[in-house]
Amino acid sequence: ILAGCDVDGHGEVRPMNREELLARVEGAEGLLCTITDRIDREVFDKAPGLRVAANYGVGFDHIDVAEAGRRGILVTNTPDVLTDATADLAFALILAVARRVVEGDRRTRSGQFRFWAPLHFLGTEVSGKTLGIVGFGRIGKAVARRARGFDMQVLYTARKPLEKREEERLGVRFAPLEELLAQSDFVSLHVPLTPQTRHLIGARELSLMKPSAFLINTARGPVVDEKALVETLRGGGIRGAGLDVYENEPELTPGLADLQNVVLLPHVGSATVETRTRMAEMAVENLLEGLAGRRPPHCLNWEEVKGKR
Ligand code: 8YV
Repeated sequence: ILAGCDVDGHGEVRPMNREELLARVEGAEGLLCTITDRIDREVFDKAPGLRVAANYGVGFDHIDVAEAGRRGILVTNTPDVLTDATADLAFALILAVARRVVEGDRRTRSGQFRFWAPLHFLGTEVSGKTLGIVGFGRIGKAVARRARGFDMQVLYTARKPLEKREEERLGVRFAPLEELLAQSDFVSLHVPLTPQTRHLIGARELSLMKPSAFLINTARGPVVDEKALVETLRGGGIRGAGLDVYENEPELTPGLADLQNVVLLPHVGSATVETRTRMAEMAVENLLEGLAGRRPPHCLNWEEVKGKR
């Protein structure tokens, strides 16, 4: 599918390290990158001929889009195609932490399921509970749709509340962050990582949550102060957490992996065969359209860059 391009890569199923990336971008006109590649001034300096940086993913906090724009480099991403897969995973984590799915699996495998008993391995009911969705974009809304199927009440925060009629249609209610944290049984994060959302959930915010509540993060690790989260979980400040992303990925904050009441996944929100295939097709289409001088279908800075090309 990269017809017409000379493709260079290191040909291995692992991310390029920084040195490899900097060495290989020299002379490149297009880049196909992922979250593991920091695309910044240093990369742009090494690749003066670069015209398109096509991201395989929707989040683009690892790319200096402003600097790319100044240099006339198009930046593209892959929205929509991964919305359902990521919302599904957020729900998988909600169910997993509430019903202790992973812990139960561990116990059963290790031969600790010896008899059935009425109070054995009790979890928390999901149906009828309140879900707080922090960030109400495409993925936040998709999580809300799933929550309705579980008869949950849904609160959401967003920079701008929806119109009343739209709220009614989706069966959701706007709540400022502090109120949402205090009222929700599950809090699920769906904001992009920006300077404003870094450590949006810290010790103070965690202390506002109910001791019976769970935190779910399928967005970006640094949205949560992970050290504060470990301390809160240790002290029983909240009941548990389901995490797909980490503050210093792939490193885990010491103590996190020792907790029984957390479910930890290796950043797999969009990792289904169907979704990753669609992401690849979209990223490549964006790249080829940009290289051909046309507007890529999902471009983050077309208006700014088009005049400079
Ligand atoms: C990707 C993601 O796995 O799209 C995103 O923002 O976090 C994931 O879907 C990752 O970005 C790969 O680049």
